[in-house]
Amino acid sequence: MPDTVTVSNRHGVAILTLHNPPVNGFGFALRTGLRDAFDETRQNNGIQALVITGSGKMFSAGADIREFGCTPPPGTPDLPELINAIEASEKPVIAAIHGVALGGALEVTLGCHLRLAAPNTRLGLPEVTLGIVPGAGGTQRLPRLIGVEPALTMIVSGTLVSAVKAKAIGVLDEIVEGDLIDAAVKSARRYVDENRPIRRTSTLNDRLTEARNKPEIFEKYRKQMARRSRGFEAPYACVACIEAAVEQPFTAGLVTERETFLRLIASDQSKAQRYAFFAEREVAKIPDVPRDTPNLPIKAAAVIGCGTMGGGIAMNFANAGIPVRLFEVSREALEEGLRTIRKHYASSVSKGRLSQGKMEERLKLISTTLDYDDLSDADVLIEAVFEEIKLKKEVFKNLDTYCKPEAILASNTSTLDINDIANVTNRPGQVIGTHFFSPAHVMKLMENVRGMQTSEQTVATIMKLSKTLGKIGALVGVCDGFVGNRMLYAYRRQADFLLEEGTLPKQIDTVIYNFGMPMGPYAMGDLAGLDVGWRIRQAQSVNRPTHLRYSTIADRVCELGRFGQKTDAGWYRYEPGNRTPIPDPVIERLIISISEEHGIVRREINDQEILERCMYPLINEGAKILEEGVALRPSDIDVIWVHGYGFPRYRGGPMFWADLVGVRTIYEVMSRLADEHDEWLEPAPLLRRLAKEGRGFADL
Ligand code: HSC
Ligand code: NAD
Repeated sequence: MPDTVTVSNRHGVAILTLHNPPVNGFGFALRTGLRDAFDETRQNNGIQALVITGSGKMFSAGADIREFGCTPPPGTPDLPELINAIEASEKPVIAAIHGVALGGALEVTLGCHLRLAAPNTRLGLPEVTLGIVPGAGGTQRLPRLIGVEPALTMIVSGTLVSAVKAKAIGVLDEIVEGDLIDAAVKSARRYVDENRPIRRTSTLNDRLTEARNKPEIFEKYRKQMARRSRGFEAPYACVACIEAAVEQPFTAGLVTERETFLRLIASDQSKAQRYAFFAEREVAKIPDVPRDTPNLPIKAAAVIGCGTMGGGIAMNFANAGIPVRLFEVSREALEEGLRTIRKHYASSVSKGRLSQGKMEERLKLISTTLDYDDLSDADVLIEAVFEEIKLKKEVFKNLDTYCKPEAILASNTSTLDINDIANVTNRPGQVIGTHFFSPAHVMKLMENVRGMQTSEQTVATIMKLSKTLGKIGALVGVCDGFVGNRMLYAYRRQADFLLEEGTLPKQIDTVIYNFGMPMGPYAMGDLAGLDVGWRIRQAQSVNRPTHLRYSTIADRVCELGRFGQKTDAGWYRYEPGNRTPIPDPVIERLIISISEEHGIVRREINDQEILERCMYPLINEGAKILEEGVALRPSDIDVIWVHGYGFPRYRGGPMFWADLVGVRTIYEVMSRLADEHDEWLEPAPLLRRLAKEGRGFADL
């Protein structure tokens, strides 16, 4: 067993230091190490008190998530029993926390009798984000320590709180500015020398009594969280466990918590959310671009074109403290862009998410220009002009001329070939796609598109930049629509055919919404605007293969001048000033007449068929993308869908969900669809192979 806990003695106080890099995860080895060190020091008469602390960057990130779902399950001691033993100790136990104490680690500190932390510390119970409840007493001890309402907020949201906030709400007893261990030892000595009574969290009852007199707390909270938690099981289970803390004695509450934890850990939702956690870390690893690949430091940036996307992209730089210059074709366009940026910031201020001071600081980092000469100090330039290849090439030629030689030139194109763009420059190795998602200051995803000549340093720099901007960067290859939009097209195409065959937009949108997506395809289309896609389809119409099925429904809606919410009418109609989609008989008549024109006899289509027809072709496209090497891993595709399109995290992503459904089932449905419809739906060879071998995407 490696030495996971070291013990030293200072003035009769034992310092137990956790060592389990990289995050001091409480796996079997660390739990055993802590139990042994704890037993040894408790029995040592020369020791009067204990301090538990972490080595390296943090106290600990909690339980080792990799152990969850292992067979056989990891052995004892488990964390709850270890924490119960710590809390029961007759010798005072002090937690000295730095970096982070998360999940099981925070629960360890709740079992300690005093909690001290360094100023930069963050604390939290993020279990809910993994589809589980805190399982080592957190749902029972935290409400006893800080009260039911603050505990609900911390546990159900899973967000981390700063040391200052933690001290204010009573999680921490003290923030230590100087040497943390010194302070913890002094506190321990005071505890002993002054013969203070030991304060055990499980015995605190005042806060629970307060809550017993306000039984409406829980119902109110459930209503408040309904929108945010739609479809998720764990947030509601967290509330139920905290309710148990109020209603049951401590030990019975622990049993309820344990049963809930064990039920959820075995659920598909938790498996999906744990998978998503690791997928988000995996996506940053590029096999041929090692972690130590030199990066270009990004000290200044520029954004070319300050429309819908450019403004949001610029905000990301300012939010990260990087000065950014906006380049436009006219003073008016710059002013319009800046007005929108100010409006977004002001909205955050009014919601209390940003202070006025921070807003001003960020605005100061954004400067403007109409002159290419002013772009020479930027380390990275992101082009977000109209989606026209001729224009983009012209812009890149200019950037190549005016920007410093080492600068990286990136394009936010959503459909154009990065290689074509790179080839007009003398630095194709420094050209890359950075495909932000709309609204760019909100959506977490960046599809970073690697061209044929993009260098390793450019890839490494942009992947790091994604992290600096608080985004998740997924590296993809060049193809039409890249990963996300290419798969989206497969799903949208089927949805329109379903309309021709017998459904209406509302039914499809409801099925997709109930599956867990934020919106169905038609409500989404109306929100995004229908005219852009229409123009692209018109431009592509000359090359459209005539032997493949094509639905004209979307074009016909646009021909009526219905471009979505912006014209108060699209697939739905809208009352002025209201974004609620209202089914419109005009559209219903249009759809029925198109079915008649094609000689299609409309039929009842059930919800299951809608789900399969929309989602399976999307997964099939994902399989083609994997085979072509456009995405590195199935889990990268899932990250793209969770963070770019709001695919429900509790389903892991389309490729993870495909494994749950069964690749064979999807293969069989796709084979049938290809027979019934057209070759476009032919199962991808990879899907066929996996189905025949009885394997899933996770086995790749
Ligand atoms: C929990 O604690 C449940 C409890 O209630 C106990 C229940 C017991 C019940 C028993 C009943 C029978 N485990 O993120 P990074 C890896 S649930 C394993 O890149 P950063 C990570 O995969 C846990 N591995 O670093 C990566 O590995 P790679 C609740 C973990 O500096 C490496 O560490 N805790 C891990 O950007 C570096 O991670 C959480 O949910 C873990 N717990 O961020 C915290 N944590 O190099 C999850 C990390 O191979 N962790 N790894 O790719 C985090 O939020 C972040 O990792 C940190 C560090 C903020 C800690
Ligand atoms: P937009 O029409 O809102 O903005 C384009 C801006 O570029 C305008 O302000 C225009 O004045 C400016 N511009 C035009 N020519 C210029 C030039 N030569 N130099 C400097 N500025 C110039 O367009 P948008 O929706 O922001 O899209 C921009 C890019 O982002 C496109 O490539 C688009 O495909 C891509 N994209 C858009 C979305 C989206 O949802 N809108 C999502 C992802 C990617």
